[in-house]
Amino acid sequence: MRVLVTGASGMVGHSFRENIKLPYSYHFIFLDSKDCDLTDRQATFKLFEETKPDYVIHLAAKVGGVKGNTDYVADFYTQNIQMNTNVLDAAYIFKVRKVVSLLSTCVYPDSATYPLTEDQVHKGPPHRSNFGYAYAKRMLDIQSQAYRQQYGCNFITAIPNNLFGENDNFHLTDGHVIPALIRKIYEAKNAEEPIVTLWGDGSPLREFTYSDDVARLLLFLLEKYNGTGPINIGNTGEISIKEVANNIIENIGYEGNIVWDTSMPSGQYRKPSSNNKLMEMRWYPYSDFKTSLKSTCDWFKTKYPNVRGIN
Ligand code: NAP
Ligand code: GFB
Repeated sequence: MRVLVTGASGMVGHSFRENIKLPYSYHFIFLDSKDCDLTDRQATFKLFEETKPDYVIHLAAKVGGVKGNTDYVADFYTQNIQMNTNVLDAAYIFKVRKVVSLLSTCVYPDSATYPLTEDQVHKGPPHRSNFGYAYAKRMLDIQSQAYRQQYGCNFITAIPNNLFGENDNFHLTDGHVIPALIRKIYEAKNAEEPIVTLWGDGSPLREFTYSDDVARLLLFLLEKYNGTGPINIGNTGEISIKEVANNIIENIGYEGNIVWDTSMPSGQYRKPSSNNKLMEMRWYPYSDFKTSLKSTCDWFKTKYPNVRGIN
């Protein structure tokens, strides 16, 4: 079976490649934007014609943190809509047997009942800070459901929450909180800076899932989930940004203090999700957050400055 993996050079893509050393009976085709720009419809169709995949794991996306999502809101909307539309259209035309695509918990309405359950995805507007990305991801779910209904395509979508891990994007302003904090705190330590400036006030709550867990989940979903609607796949249990920062400070061994810059965006206050639907399918335990965070910090220290977002 030929499995095309888009976005294979990204964080989750790296984890996926590193987690499939077991003797799976699949032939994987790993793709990044240099192999094919998925916003280009002709190039995408040519790719599918040439590679003839049986399955597609669609990870490619324009991805970023709270500030990047706001600063480039139009790009996040258009590029993601284009990539997703092209990939699903090509998968339909070239008779792909199954497509697994990722959404994100930010697709949920800003005003929702917690914990977030799959039935609530389309029940109200998403948070303003990332509405371009969120609506584009919602349309990925809509397109998957429409193709299933009209053409019988087995296109599924899964909803991770905030992800982190090795090979993340360590850009200071465009990326997510964990890679940004690891870099800021590491650089402050090396420069013997007495303070490190982080965004917001430290009180927002997030749920984090280790990228390696998502990698294992992708194969699990490929083999076991064929449902019409999306499925939440994130690890549950909220942690404040302040607590995350303190964990990273401990891992890096920084002795200075945090200054909270409340002029910088905080995004949603919280977005806890329910993974009951996944647990009913007997998914096995997630990695421990503190252990995975430590391994991500250790990885960063050995790779610095040759990591994505710096060079
Ligand atoms: P990432 O590290 O930013 O990687 C993005 C991938 O998409 C890269 O391989 C990139 O290729 C590729 N890509 C971007 N634009 C492309 C284009 N025009 N044509 C072809 N490929 C393109 O992302 P990630 O964090 O691994 O995220 C993987 C998936 O999980 C995404 O669908 C994302 O929306 C979802 N997700 C992520 C998070 C998170 O916190 N990171 C949370 C929830 C959901 P190049 O390397 O060549 O640019
Ligand atoms: O990771 P992050 O950008 O994602 O921010 P979101 C999470 C929280 O960390 C926010 C705070 O409350 C930020 O204010 N934070 C503190 C920082 N310091 C920093 C910093 O230096 N950098 C960053 N980035 N944050 C994104 C969405 O939202 O989550 C995306 O915008 C996507 O669409 C992603 O879904 C998973 O959880 O706020």
